[in-house]
This record gives sequence, C-alpha cells and structure tokens, in this order.
Amino acid sequence: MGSSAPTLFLSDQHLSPERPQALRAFHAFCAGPARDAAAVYLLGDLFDWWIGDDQVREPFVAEVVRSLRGVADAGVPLYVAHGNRDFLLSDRFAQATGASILPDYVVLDLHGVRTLLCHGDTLCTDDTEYQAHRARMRDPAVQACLARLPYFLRRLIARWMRRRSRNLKAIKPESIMDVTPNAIAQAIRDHGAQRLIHGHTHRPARHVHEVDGTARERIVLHDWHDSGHYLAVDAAGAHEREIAG
Ligand SMILES: [Mn+2]
Repeated sequence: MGSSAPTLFLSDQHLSPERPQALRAFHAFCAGPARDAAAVYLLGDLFDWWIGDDQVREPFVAEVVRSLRGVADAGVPLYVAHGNRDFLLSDRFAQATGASILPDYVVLDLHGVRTLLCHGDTLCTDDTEYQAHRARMRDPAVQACLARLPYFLRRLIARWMRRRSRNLKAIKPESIMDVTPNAIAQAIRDHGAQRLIHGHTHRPARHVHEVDGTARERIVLHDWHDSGHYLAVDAAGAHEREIAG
C-alpha cells in the first residue's frame, strides 16, 4: 500500500433487505475502492437495524460480512463505529469481518490534520428525548436483558422501535434533529481537532466553525439513500466520491 492511498470514510448505509440498491453499492464499494485504501472507516448505521451479533443468520448480513472480510483479507485496516441503529454490533461481528469496533470519539492524524471522527448522534444534544433513549439503550444491564430475549422477539422490538422513531421524527421540529453548535464546539475543543467528520443527520455538507479563534472544518457524510457515497482523504485533501448500486 503506497502512502498515496486515500483513507475512506462512509456512514449511514442503513443496509437492509428493503434496500437492494444500497446493498449492491456497498458490495461494489468493498470489491473496488475499499481494497485500494489506506484504511476504511464505517462511521455508523451500516445496518438499518441490529439486534445482536446472531443477526448474521440473515442472508443479507452474511453477504455483507463476506464483503467486509474481503477488504480485511486484502490487508486494509477496517474500522466500524456504532450508529444509533446498530449500536449492538459487537465482538462476534468484529471477528467475522476482521473489523475493529471504534469508541464514540476517535482522533486521527490525517496527513497532518488532527481529525475527529464520530457517528454524529451524540452531537444532537437539543433532542433530549433521543439522548435519554440513547443512555437507556447503552446501559449494560439493559443490553444484557435484551441479549437474553429470543431472536424473533428482538426482531419485533426492533421493528416497533423503528416505527416509533419514524413517528417521533414526523412531529419533531427539523432543527432539533440536527447537531447543535455548542456540542460541535465542545467536541472540537475537547479533542483539539482541526477537522470533524461525522454522519447521522443525512445533511451532507462542509461547514466551517470558528472555535477559540481558529477555523475548523466539519464534513457531514452523505447517507446512502439514493446511491453509494464515501469521502476519500489523502495528502491533497478530502474528496466526495459516488458509487452506483
Ligand atoms: Mn444515525
């Protein structure tokens, strides 16, 4: 792998059997650009739902695991962050794919730019209802309880939660579901970051934030609703790329 190989960032594929186009684009990504990368960072919500690592029994998941394994076997370091949909991704998934699961915040030195990575949901601090739900779902006792339930029951709960989240989204003001400026400034300050890369909001854009008198860049990753998208960062800068399904 030459030092010129780009590092790739992507998020919000929301893979599920209902989204064959996103699945095709993701397999194309794994078979193509991912293999020539210096590293690949999946920044959350790779799956539209994840009810435990025994979900690999679903055929579409088995195929995704195989594709990811191909990337890892090609010698490309592979990292996966939890999203708000797939926060139960765990050790067995990591072992099967060869990926490492990331903590909520990660700092990288990318060609001299101190870069902070996260999914993005922790930055939506105005949505107090969601943050309370998130804290509940991250409680190890709650997760242990869930893990003891039979598969079909977890699947039903996940379906019910997705419907509930859709209904809540319909009645919440748009602004509440976006990241809040204070949370961005705080995260940048806490990690001494020059650049922040995140997904989650499905509002792809590049922003400049002035924090403590210095301009910092914030790149919001594209979701995979229409086609596949990733960000390629090399010594020359950060570039948006598209991959068809
Ligand atoms: Mn998300």
